[in-house]
Amino acid sequence: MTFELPKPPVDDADPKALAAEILRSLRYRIGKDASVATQYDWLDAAIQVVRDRIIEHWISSTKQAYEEGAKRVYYLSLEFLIGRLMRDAFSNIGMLETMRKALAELKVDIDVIAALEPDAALGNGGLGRLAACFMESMATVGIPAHGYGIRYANGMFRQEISDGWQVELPETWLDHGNPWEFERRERAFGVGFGGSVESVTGEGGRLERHVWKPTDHVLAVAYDTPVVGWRGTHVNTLRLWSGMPVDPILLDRFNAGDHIGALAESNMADALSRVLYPADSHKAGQELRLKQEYFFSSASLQDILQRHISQYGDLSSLPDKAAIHMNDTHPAIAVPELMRLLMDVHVVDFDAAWDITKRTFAYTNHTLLPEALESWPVPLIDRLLPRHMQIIYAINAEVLLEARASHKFDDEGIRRISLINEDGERRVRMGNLAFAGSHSVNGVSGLHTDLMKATVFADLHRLYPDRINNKTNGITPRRWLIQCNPGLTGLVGKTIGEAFKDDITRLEDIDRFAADAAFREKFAAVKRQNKVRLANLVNERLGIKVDPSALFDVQIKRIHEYKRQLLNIVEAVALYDQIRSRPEKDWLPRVKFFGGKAAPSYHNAKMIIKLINDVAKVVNRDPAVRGLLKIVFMPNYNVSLAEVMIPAADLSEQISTAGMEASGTGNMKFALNGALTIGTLDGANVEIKDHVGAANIFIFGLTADEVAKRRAGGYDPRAVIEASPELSQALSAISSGVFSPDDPERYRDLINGIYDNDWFMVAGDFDAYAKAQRKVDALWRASPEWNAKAIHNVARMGWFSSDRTIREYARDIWNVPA
Ligand code: 26V
Repeated sequence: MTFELPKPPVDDADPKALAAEILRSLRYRIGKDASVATQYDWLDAAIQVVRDRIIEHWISSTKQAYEEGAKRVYYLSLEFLIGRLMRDAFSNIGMLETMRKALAELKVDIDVIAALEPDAALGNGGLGRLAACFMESMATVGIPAHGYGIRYANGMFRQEISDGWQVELPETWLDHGNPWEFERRERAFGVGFGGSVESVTGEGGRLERHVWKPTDHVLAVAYDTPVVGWRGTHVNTLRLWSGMPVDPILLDRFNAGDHIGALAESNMADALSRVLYPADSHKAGQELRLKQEYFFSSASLQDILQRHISQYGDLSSLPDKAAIHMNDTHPAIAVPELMRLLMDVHVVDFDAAWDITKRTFAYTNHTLLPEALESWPVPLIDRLLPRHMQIIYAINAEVLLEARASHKFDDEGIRRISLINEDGERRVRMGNLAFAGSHSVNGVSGLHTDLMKATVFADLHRLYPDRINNKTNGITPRRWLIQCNPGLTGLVGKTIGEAFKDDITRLEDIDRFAADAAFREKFAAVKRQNKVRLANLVNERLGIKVDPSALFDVQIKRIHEYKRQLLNIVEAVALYDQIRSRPEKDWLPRVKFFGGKAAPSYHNAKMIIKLINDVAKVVNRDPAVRGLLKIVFMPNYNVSLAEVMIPAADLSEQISTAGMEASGTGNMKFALNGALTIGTLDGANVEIKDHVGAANIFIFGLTADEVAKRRAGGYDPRAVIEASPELSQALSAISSGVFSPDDPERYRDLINGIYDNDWFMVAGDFDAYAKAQRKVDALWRASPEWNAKAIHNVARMGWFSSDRTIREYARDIWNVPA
């Protein structure tokens, strides 16, 4: 018997009918009527109404993939930095404007309730946000895909600035419930830790297989969130695992008087999905982090295998029906876990299991920083995951056999290829493990991929020369243009028609309007509106008044020495010095915005935040500056703040030490929104320059090759500093306590790092950077030219859509239609 279910009842274009539906949702799902509804209730009710439509598409997308026997993509990531979902979902399904009107009928302001939605910060930075953009693009281009991760109860910490210092506070994004997620209690998998490995012998004492007997057990429970693509037709699933104890309390222990021990499993389960590690470069190192990695990898693989077997019966076809992608090495333990499941549970022999594994997995590398390359001590893996350690040894034996047979390596080469680093404490190199277990290993920009081949993976690349490939990152234009910049979206639509919304490369049609004075005026008016919005926010939050006609210069990203917020603030100090000493010059009004979080254990990054705030305090109050330079550190930078700051930027700071930023994706968001970039030839900046044209970007500084040469020897930062009076003065002002009279020694060590070593080439690039900034000033004065260049940037950034990136993954790595 089949039932015809009632579909969501009304015409989506009719605000009155939708308003009635919102009221019904409020009444029957939340149990309130309008007279007692809070703003949170309205938010919930509105989301539920749109969610119903999404669910229709979700179920049909899932069914269709099943019926077609389509190959599915599984994106394993410890981070999904999705931010707020309401506006995105409403906009993608084409209901944003009707919902605005429907809510207005009910005297509810959609912008007010939108601001109440918590920003789901289940990620640190670029890597996590990329995963979120990819999920949206996979839905948009219609690839059946599941994202797998952890449902952290506390995502990224909330940053407060107290007396200029970063303070970390827990963020509880689930406090008001989460209307987007569906708990799937029935979708729960056991995950074990510890214990020992037993051998099962068959006839004649022959070893048949190994059985791991863990001592500790937890359950991973699925929470599903629908991911809506553009136009809402295809909907995928983000499945996040939450830890649950197998038994809420171990009663036998409790009854024996061990009241604490009785809660051990419950506490472990809770800890697994409690916090996101708030470091994106520093060693996490802790046991809990490895447990999190295994917890979500194991649950995801069990889920994938169960789905595959129920549809296809056996696992030999897994590589044809499933592409499992590892977002960095964080899920690399999935490689030995799949091997274990195949060999020990599904009784596949090693060679066949290894073949299935390599054909199923692919791996993306997101950083070359040595301190961010994961490795785990052998004794730790041996204790937590003894069977996996055995399998890693077996894989290593296989890889080293192939390496020796190739005759390409001497003993040193073999040691570098080994999955085990034998220098000092023995550690498993997770990058080598992920590389060995994958048929594809990709970098995230052209330069980064070249450097991967030349540095960290040089030997593995020699052994497997077809494996490394490039997939330059992208960003979803739905969130990062259509949704966050309605002014520019509207102007573009009126000028060239709406087709660019379905094919973002059509933005090119706006290119010729750079020569049209009337269009440039309208473009500038949109930018100004966005700047006014930011100026109001700054005034509201910080009580700082900034002038929207000043140049808005923005650097927002994680605080890290290689990203060189220090170069930016040192240049600001030099500029401050010049404004004071030559007040008669017609200085250009500029506001320097900073935003970003420091890893809690990263001392120098925290000192840089304090320095920015110390400099701001002096500069912003100095009457001699006459408001010509303002410095603003925006606390708690997150996705939602990015959505306000990026459309308001005139100048985008992308100034990492060349060779160190794998790609950058903020750089793309700014250029798409009409900011000009000041940047080094690093990461995707190189490709941005190629696309927007060298005349429309401010490139400065040492290249990656030049940085490497200097580091190799003969670079003398002291000589460079002495040769630059502006730099010398700025550094000695900071170092001698001009900005920290309460503690004159505060920045001694930070600045000495530049004199003594200057690993990040702050001194090495200072003059080139300052010179580029004066070119920025000159162009800003010639405003029609500035606007023309900004329009060229918007027009030529379509290639950086994550739809393009995803289509490349689909074609070259996953072998799925897109
Ligand atoms: C490493 C670690 C080390 C252990 C502690 C926790 C933790 C968390 C994350 C990471 C890896 C971070 C790598 C990363 O975020 N890379 C960024 O990836 C972006 C997307 O590809 C890219 O645009 C940025 O340039 C790159 O820095």
